Amino acid sequence: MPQIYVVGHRNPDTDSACAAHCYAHLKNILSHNTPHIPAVCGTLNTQSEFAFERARVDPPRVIADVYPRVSDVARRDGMRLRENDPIFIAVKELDAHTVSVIPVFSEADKFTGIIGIHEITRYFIESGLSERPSYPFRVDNIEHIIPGEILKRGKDEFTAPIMIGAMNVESSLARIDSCAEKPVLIVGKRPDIIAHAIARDLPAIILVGVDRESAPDFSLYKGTVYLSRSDTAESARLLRLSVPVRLIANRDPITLTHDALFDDAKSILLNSELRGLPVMEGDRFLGVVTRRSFIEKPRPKIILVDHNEVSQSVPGADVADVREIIDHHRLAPAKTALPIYVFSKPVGSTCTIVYQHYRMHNIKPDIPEAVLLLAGILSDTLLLKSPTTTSDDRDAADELSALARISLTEFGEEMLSRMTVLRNADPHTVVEGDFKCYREKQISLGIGQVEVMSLDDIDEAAAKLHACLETVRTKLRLDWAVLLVTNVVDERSLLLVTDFPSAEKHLAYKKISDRLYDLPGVLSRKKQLLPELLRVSALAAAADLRR
Ligand SMILES: [Mn+2]
Repeated sequence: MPQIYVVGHRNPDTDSACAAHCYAHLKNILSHNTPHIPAVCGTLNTQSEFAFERARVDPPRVIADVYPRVSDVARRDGMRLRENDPIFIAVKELDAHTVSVIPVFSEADKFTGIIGIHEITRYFIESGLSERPSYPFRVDNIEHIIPGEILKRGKDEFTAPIMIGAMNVESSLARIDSCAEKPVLIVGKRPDIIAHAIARDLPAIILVGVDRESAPDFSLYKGTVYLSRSDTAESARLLRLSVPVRLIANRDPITLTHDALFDDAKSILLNSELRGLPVMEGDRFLGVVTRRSFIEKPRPKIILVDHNEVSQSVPGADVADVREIIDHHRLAPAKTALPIYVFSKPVGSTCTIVYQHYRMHNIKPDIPEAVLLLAGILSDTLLLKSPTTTSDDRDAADELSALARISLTEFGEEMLSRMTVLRNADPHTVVEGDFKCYREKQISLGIGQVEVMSLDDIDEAAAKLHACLETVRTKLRLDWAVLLVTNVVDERSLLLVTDFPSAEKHLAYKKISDRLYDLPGVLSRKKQLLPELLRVSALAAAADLRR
């Protein structure tokens, strides 16, 4: 399906997440043909989460990248077979070269396997080797595949070898009797052999060259009698092709998951002997890919909001088809092959520009979008106080607060309160708001984390935070208490620690001042900080033992 992602920059802030949602919303009102999907590449900060909660709107989808997936090229419209369909249909389709692999479904519409040239070939080779192979037959399929008509209908399904009653009577009777399994008999107007078949209760008799009027009496016979209009050889050939595909379908094929990368899926298929593979979403069948599906690599379509540089964009943006740019940053976009729509204006927030697009198109934002646009503006302009604020932002904020029916100042303050400003914040809330304890060897340690708008005011706050950390350490009887102060947008953290020299001296981080460290690139307590703290705690514990 042609879809366009409207995506903000990496480490999404409130402006980029709200702009992505609201611009996609507008595009979906303006064009009904192409779904525009709002997306962010990264987890939302607490402030953005609050904005979406307040607007009662699902936050944009989190995407890791926009590299093409196998689902982008899977054929969903291809031929499908039911398990009980005759092999004949599969052979015909494969011969017509319209497909190289056909999915097979149960009567309950559950995907059960595939059938391709491999399976057909093996069917004829293997049934050629076996002495007298038995096949599962369905009367419905026989009726469908062999020209003719049913004279009498027996059991719907049966398993039997095929036998032709063409020899002299004695040999034919002997052969019928010598079969391990009762055969389906193809025979002309030969009363002795037919009488024997009835007496032996064979599952089916295919009569060739016999019409309804001249057919013998089958009143005592319980099996199926079929009047074939084909000759003996042709009836035998078609009978074998009437066997249900479930006999030969590959029930355990290699499958591709729908979100497998295009390049990975391509190499899996090209490195296999296979001509096609099914694509699954969980246990749901999505479609089929063949070698032809991979001739041209699709380019996902994206609209960039709140950024324009590829290095700040979602991974894969460099090879994607960028359709539009809506932004308020310096311009350094990648070259495009075709002309695109770019709207860039040095205002305080991308949400201001998105709102101006609603106005350009004479569309009044609904309350949820008004809330989100306002949130983006207030967040990026720090309540319209930042020096980047323009009259465009002020006008937009006024109009949006009226549309959203909320007080600009109250909402703005609530927004900002979601992002801690170290200088103003209560140190106990900062340290204990999100505090977790761990134990390694004999060392107990506690780690708090706080997400802040800026790290610039750490000097003003450090003394209070250190004092508070020490209080918490004593209260919880910990060996060591630390606080990770993180700025998501700058991708940087600072680490404040209580006095614990035997562990601290092993820390791999750069010391800024007493009990304060710089951790560029560290955002995760669990994945990045904790392993390092456990490592140095173990060293401290070992040193303690030696003493
Ligand atoms: Mn912005």
